[in-house]
Amino acid sequence: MSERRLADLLAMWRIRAFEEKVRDLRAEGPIVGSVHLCIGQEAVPIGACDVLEPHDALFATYRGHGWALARGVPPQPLFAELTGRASGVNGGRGGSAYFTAAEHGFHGENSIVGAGAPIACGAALAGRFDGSGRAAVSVFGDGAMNQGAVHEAMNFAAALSLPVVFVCENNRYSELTPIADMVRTPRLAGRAAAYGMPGHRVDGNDAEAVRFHMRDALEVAREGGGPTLLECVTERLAGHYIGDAETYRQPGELERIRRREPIARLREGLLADGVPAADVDAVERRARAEMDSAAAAALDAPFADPATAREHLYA
Ligand SMILES: Cc1ncc(C[n+]2csc(CCOP(=O)(O)OP(=O)(O)O)c2C)c(N)n1
Ligand SMILES: [Mg+2]
Repeated sequence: MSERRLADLLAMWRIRAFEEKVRDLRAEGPIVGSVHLCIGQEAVPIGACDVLEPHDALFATYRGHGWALARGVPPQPLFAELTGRASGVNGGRGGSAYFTAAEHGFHGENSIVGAGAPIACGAALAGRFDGSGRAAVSVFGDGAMNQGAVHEAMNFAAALSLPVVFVCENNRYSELTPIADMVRTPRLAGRAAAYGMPGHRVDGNDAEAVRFHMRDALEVAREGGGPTLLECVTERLAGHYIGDAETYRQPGELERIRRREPIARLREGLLADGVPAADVDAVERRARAEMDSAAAAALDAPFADPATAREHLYA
């Protein structure tokens, strides 16, 4: 049991160390443009991706670095992508908010809020026709729950009993707006009933809880039972984007979030179970060392050649 949880801790530390490195590289110059970190939300991708099959198709948002890592995309070509290198997963064309890595079942980020949900339905439907048995996962935020495309996708998936799991990362903010200003009831999982599908509110700061519900939802999906909505309640420790002044935070809010964020929580749980502190803390050092060397190797590689700028363009 401790082994499973230590593995979760390492996987979450890899995401956090990656994101902290990205934050440094954005401040120092090698990364440019808009960057959205998932610091604090690591337990959701780690729990969810653990039970996916390689051929399942996942669709993320601009806050997608952690999902890509959890699907097995190696950090070096990801750093290379974010720093505009030819060795990036998309040759440096996608950048932080638009990369894709289909060979890892990561079918792209999407910066149009809610736009991934109908595409996930298409992937699930295609799986029915090509007999692959693939399930599709659509990841989006609490704000996206109010987008028309997400409602249409949920209804479509339910009506056709498509194997889709809708994973809503409810981090209680849409950009700078708190959820209480957006909807009358913050319990988003309840909306699933309107489409005739199961909906569960999950502790999104607990990878094991996410894994449990995801495994169930996938089983239902693969047996022809149709889609499920998982509302994973979590919180982001960073701003909406790098540079966000976070003036909307309440006094004491970040301290409260830090007390229950997934990495600190799992660390405390492992220590309480008697796992030696040296073993627990070695995990952080290992993840940071991996990300430092992956980033250094990425920065050593050549930039994408401007002469190739028109390749992979379809108009
Ligand atoms: C269709 C559309 N409308 C508005 C925006 C601007 N926008 C970018 S992120 C965002 C907030 C989305 O919040 P949420 O879905 O909760 O995801 P989070 O950023 O919290 O992960 C908005 C409104 C957009 N990118 N696309
Ligand atoms: Mg949100």
